[in-house]
Amino acid sequence: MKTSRLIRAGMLAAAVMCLSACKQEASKPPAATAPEAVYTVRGKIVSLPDPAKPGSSLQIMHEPIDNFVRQDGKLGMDSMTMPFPLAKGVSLEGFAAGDVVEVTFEVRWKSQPRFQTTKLVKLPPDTPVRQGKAGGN
Ligand SMILES: [Cu+2]
Repeated sequence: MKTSRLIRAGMLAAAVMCLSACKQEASKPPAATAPEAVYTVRGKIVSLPDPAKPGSSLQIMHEPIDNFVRQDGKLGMDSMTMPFPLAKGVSLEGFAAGDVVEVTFEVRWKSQPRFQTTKLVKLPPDTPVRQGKAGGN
């Protein structure tokens, strides 16, 4: 009788410990790895995410990025229109298609999300946005 009560108490303690450990695990944010690179580049907003289209994202036509390190280690990203997924807390309020912006984004080839836009600054509308090949290689 005494033994079984002791075992029960032990099991209860183990269960409580597991519960609190599991809870801590669940409330921890996903492991934030440091970005492998951060770039700031000029571009023009082509379109904003459309709330009616899940999965749609901010599309920006960006200038050539000479020092961009691709996944295969080669240098350079030509100008192009591509999605710029927003990091948590980055707002698009006050931005519209056609705006010239300076966009800062992080790249993580070894983890997710690969591209994350961390900052968006509006530039004067007459700011030129270059198009063409990257000259990094
Ligand atoms: Cu690109």
